[in-house]
Amino acid sequence: MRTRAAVAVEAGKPLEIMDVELDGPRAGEVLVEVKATGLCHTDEFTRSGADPEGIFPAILGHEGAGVVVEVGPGVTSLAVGDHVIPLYTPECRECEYCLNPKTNLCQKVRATQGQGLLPDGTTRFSMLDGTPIHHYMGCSTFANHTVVPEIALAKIRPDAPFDKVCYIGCGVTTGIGAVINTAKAEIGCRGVVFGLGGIGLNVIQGLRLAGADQIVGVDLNDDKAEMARRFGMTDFVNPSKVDGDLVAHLVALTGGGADYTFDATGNVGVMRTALECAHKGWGESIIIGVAPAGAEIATRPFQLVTGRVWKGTAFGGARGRTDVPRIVDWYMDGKIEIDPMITHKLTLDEINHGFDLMHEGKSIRAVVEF
Ligand code: NAD
Ligand code: AHE
Ligand code: ZN
Ligand code: ZN
Repeated sequence: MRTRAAVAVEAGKPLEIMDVELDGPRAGEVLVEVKATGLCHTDEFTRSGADPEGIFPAILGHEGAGVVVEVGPGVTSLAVGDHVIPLYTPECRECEYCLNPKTNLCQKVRATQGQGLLPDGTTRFSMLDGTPIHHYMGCSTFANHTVVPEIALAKIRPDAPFDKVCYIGCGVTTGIGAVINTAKAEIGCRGVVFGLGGIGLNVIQGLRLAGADQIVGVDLNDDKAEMARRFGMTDFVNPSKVDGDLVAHLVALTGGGADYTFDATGNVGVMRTALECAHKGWGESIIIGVAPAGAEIATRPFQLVTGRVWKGTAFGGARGRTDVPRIVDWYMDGKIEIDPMITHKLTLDEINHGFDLMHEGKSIRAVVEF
């Protein structure tokens, strides 16, 4: 079939909106009509050329929601008409990782996914001249239709609005999951969140849900503070306005250091600050941000010797087919908020403007509706 997509033709170039060819689903695959997709900073990271796994041409996008249009042979858990959210972290429920309760990192299709291919080692997308186009994070939601492995689709309730719950495909789940699944934050804890964008705001909302006593937000952009307060931030720090050492400032503000700190910037200098302002003896720092190719983290080992813990999280530690439908329920039941964070709605033709808004610090989430 033919469908319309935003194609990342070359690293660092704007996406090109074009008609593309899409082959139908093969065994274990599902054709999805994408109804809406968010723009996450990770899409921009790959578009820019900073992603060591970046492959071009590719159809980016990994924060979508849509409807099943066709199922391939052997697909049993989904049917035409089901509403779904694609999962860049699938859940096969049978690999060594899925069977280990300590991780959500299903590895069933990770090797081919990282090569921009479906599990059989081929791509379904091509340009009209036959040039193959790679998949991205197993999702490719910057296309009106996409083909996704069955194990990488969460079935969600049909009354949930696509233009809101698409955000659960990455940002909401990552931020809230980092608090609930990775940090396992307790009532009364103190947290510091670095980066008050689409992920950091959901960490803040997760800390509020967990019953944190203090939620400190840190961002270089003062304009991010208002929305963060709305989601539960109790204190705001702009590092460019702090006299002296930022770590010392944050340790003093949190009465000796935070129980949990989170990096949602992708900046390795910030990651160090986040670790070092965690409480001596027990503070845990969780890396969410994705750092560019070649970047490395550093700290004095003494920071760990004296009881701080450095952790990371992908997709908030969530097992998508199990957890995503529950998070959709939380949204529909009013337990979590999404709507105010979706600051911009765009058409596919306007998608590059969404990346401009991200760079200008003007959006939290821009959502493309098909
Ligand atoms: P975003 O652009 O919406 O937000 C980033 C925020 O960080 C902005 O508000 C910006 O002003 C702030 N910031 C930048 N540099 C800073 C600094 N030095 N100090 C303080 N604040 C600073 O991005 P996002 O969509 O929220 O994504 C955040 C990061 O999380 C990205 O690196 C993204 O790739 C990553 N991410 C990781 C996962 C995961 O599963 N681990 C999932 C989604 C996103
Ligand atoms: N390809 C990059 C790493 C990118 C990365 O860390 N991705 C996160 C999700 S970010 C969503 O916005 C993730 O899930 N990682 C686990 C995985 O298996 O990819 C690189 O540096 O090579
Ligand atoms: Zn993302
Ligand atoms: Zn698995």
